[in-house]
Amino acid sequence: MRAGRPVAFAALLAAAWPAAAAQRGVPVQSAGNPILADGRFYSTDPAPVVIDDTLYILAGRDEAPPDVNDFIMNEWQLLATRDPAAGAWTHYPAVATPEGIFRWAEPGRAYAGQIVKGADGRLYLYAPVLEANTDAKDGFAIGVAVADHPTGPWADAHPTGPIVSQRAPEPNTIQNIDPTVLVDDDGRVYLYWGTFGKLRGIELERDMVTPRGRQIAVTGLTGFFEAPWLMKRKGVYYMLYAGNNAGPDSPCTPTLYHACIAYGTAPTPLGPWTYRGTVLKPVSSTTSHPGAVEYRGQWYLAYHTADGAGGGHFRRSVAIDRLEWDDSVSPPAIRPVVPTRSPQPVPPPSRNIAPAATPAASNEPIPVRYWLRALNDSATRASPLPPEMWGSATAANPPQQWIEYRWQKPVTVSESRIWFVADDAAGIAAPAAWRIEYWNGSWRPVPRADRYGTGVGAFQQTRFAPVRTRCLRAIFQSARASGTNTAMAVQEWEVLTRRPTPVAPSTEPAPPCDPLR
Ligand code: FUB
Repeated sequence: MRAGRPVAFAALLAAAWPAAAAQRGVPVQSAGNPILADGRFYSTDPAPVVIDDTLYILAGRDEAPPDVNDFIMNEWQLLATRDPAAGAWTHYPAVATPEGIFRWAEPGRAYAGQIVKGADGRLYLYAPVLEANTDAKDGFAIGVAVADHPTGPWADAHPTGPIVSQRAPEPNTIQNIDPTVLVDDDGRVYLYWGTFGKLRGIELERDMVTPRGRQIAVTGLTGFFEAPWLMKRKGVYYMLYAGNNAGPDSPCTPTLYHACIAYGTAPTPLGPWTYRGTVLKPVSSTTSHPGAVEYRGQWYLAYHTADGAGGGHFRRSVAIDRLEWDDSVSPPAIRPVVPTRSPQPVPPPSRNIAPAATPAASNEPIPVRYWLRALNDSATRASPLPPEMWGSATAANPPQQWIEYRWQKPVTVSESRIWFVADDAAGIAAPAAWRIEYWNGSWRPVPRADRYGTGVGAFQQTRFAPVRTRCLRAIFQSARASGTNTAMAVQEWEVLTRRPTPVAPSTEPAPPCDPLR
């Protein structure tokens, strides 16, 4: 809803965009991350490359409406700069489409591609697209295009079809996307690709399209999910990737649907690969996607987030930050990247003081599909994904669950707004009944609560007589369906004071009030 206007405007602008502008490029002065931030053009899956002393970033373009949970991606675009620190970029929208390059490809699904310079000095675009007229179970395939300038025109370098699919170069059953290519110092060429935990690699001939030898299945990269990025520095091969080995103690991500950027190293371009750690913590979009490059002596990590205006998991925007090395160890390590953002306005005072609280729940550690911090992240969506809610689905749900807020200091509150989620398929329903309690030496019901609504998909408001406390709980009674207790999920829980006050998100965990907990 919030983001409806930017999309309509973007569609209008794109429709009116003169073809020549795509080649000429449009200057963009970026105030920081994300680079394109105003929501007119979302940009995703960044693949940086240096050509003629210019830093280019090839990116996909998300065009999903605000509440559509799908990758609507019809074209690739480019960003270019000679001074990333100054934020002076040129935007080349719509440089290529799958069906415009490959006669054998379907329109749409212009996923993560990469441009590399071949040993012959020409540019090669490795592009995952959907193959038309295929009987493969999964039609994603990798095509190769060639051009003399990153803005094109791009021509199919292998017009007989994709170089990788479920049929080529040898049968596989994986989804063949997210290609990454390295042309080594000796001119030999290596291609990796994969998603959903499957990573494949193969050497290519110097023609950039013909396989040389068999493909390998990579192991050793802990938590590999997708988005590999192959690169070399000081004789060591590095593989960055989106990892999602989830859990409360995971160095990568607490929730399954989020991803960190992790990396491994190898002594040769085809492995063996050794996991080395995390480069970037999970970002605001569920997917994360790395691309790293050295430009004028400084290394950079490009990635995407949901931080553009009206952004979301399917409306992502490219960001870039410095990547630093620790050369005191062998092999040299990548230091954790510190993500930056353009200066944000100070949020206005608010009656909702939930963001200042530490959330807790009866079912911690909560199932890795869900995310406790979603409770008080001030974000509500019409079609939320699991990491946008606290949830309690297990094989045997208990009859009662609770969620709790803990503040560092006592607060006076008199209103609650809670957003329940229902999902029949996942056995999630609104509670049959619920109540709010506050801590005052023991847990007590808040006085004179006017109602405890159990509707879903909208805020349920409860007003009560003011209480002063450091901890507040919402206690839910499961509904029963098919003889079992249903699970519960809450997308957002606001707790309100009478008057607006400045609210700073909690940084340090607040201790529990209940000593038994
Ligand atoms: O953009 C579509 C998919 O999302 C990419 O292929 C993945 O790497 C993820 O970023």
